[in-house]
Amino acid sequence: MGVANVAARPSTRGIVTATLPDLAYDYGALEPVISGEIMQLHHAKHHNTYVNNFNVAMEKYAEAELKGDVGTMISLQGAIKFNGGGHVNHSMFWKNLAPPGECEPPLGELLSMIERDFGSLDALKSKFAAQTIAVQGSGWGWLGLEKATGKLAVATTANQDPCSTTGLTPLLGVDVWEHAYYLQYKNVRPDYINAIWDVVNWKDVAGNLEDAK
Ligand code: MN3
Repeated sequence: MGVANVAARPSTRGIVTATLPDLAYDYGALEPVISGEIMQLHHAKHHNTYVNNFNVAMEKYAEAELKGDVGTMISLQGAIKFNGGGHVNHSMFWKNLAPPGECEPPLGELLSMIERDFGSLDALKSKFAAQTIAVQGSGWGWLGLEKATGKLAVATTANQDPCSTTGLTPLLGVDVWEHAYYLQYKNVRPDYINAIWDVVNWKDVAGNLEDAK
């Protein structure tokens, strides 16, 4: 079951609610690639705010639905997309990362598919970096599975739009909002993207591929 399916679940009242997930590692465990200060703020402040605002919006949505207030239901959809997307995206992102000493290159079927669809792991990294560095403003870079063809593809989304809006099933997401790197990398997004490969948890990416099939 993928992150998108477990990141939010119906409460006893029938309203879908989100919960901030614990990280599988300490805030400082991704250093030197991502500082503990960034991780702490990013998880405990930014992600938590998406969780809280998603839950508020869903509560309001449920109230509006009970009243048959379609106008209010529609007006809440932007907040649900933004905050729900923020929650789903970050829930996947934390699991896509692991301490540098625990990360190993992709193997097996995932590696075969990368070599088939991009030529090599380095070629995938280059394509991913080029597209993700080029995201204007805030957004995400994605490695995803195109289920119809069974092929891997790289995509980007703006703001907190989830990968599913591109038609791909997400396997790996990289946050390129400035809050993800600015305290450490300042304005140099390419340095952050090029460094992040040292903390990509390819085992988790392979697990997402298994779940997506
Ligand atoms: Mn973020």
